[in-house]
Amino acid sequence: MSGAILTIDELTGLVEEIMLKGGLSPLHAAALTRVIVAGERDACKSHGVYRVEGCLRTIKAGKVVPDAVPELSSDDSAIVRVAAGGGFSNAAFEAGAPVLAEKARKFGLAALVINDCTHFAALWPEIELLTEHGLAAMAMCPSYASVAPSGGSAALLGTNPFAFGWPRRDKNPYVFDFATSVAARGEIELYRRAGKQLPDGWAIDRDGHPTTDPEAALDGAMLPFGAHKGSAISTMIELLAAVMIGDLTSPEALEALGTTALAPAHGELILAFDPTRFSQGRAGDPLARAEMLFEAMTGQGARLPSQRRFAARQKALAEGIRLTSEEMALLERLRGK
Ligand code: NDP
Ligand code: PYC
Repeated sequence: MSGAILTIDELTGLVEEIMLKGGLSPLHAAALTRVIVAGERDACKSHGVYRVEGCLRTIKAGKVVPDAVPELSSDDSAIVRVAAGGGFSNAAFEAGAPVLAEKARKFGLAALVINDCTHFAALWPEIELLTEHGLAAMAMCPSYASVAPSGGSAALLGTNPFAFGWPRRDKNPYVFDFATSVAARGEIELYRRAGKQLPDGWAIDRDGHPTTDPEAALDGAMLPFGAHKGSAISTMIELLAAVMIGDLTSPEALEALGTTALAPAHGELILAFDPTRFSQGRAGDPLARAEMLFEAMTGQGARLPSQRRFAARQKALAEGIRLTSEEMALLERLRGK
């Protein structure tokens, strides 16, 4: 079968059909489809259509509740909580985000705690939903033990993604979103599928020796980005988005799941800030001052994070989403099941 160009609606229809057939409730099928299609639209392949099969495997293994109903609880504090009930995180986030935004406006800053969710997704769709409300935001979660701490020799930390967004007037927001490992585990899997060697410095094998073989890396451990610095940020995520919110750390999540072939279950922490509420008029409008900083950066030839993603989005909106023949075959196979 040859590759294909699909409209966003066509890809949405196809992925959603597969998700429903795989047993997800309409709520979850729609929420998962949105992030997977957004990943392909924005050329973020490590969290695009290749993730569909992993989601189905996780459902089939009984490791996620496919029809869980997220339960929101909110008191008069700045913290809103969603109990995901063992379901995927995406619908839980969508349930909590409007209240998080409302509380951030009211208090200046607020937190959304999601507990007991299965998480496989990129974080930038969540961040963008909050920057659309004019808020700055941070999101973070553990994953499962697959990264050695700096100076260590075996998997302990997760690939622990960390994302941040800052709203901009009449422009795409400033957003970064990255694994705190050198690369997302999904990236290693894509190297394995392509039969390519990893760059140096990404991983160690099960004996703690450096490796460029993706199989040995998946069997061993990935390395944190920036040595001790990435290792410390990853540890912070274990503390804030696992220990502090009463949910599983990455080693605990791996122990509960028993494998890295399925999507892990744990919690997530999202923080939102009203950027106009902190300076009390000192030094001028924060959003305008941020623009000066961005202009100084791009003026030197640096690019802003997400610039590549937004360019890919524009192209996909105009021309459709190009999938390889292997990706089309995967989706057709999953649809036929
Ligand atoms: P990348 O290294 O691909 O990108 C990280 C960020 O850096 C992006 O915002 C990217 O913007 C930006 N960036 C890249 N190159 C430059 C540059 N030259 N100048 C300025 N900015 C740049 O991300 P990762 O592979 O680390 O992570 C990919 C995804 O995996 C993330 O979305 C993350 O949430 C997800 N993930 C999810 C996990 C989970 O447990 N749910 C675990 C780990 C990762 P741009 O996109 O425009 O290139
Ligand atoms: O790409 O590292 C990753 C990942 C782990 C869980 C979901 N994505």
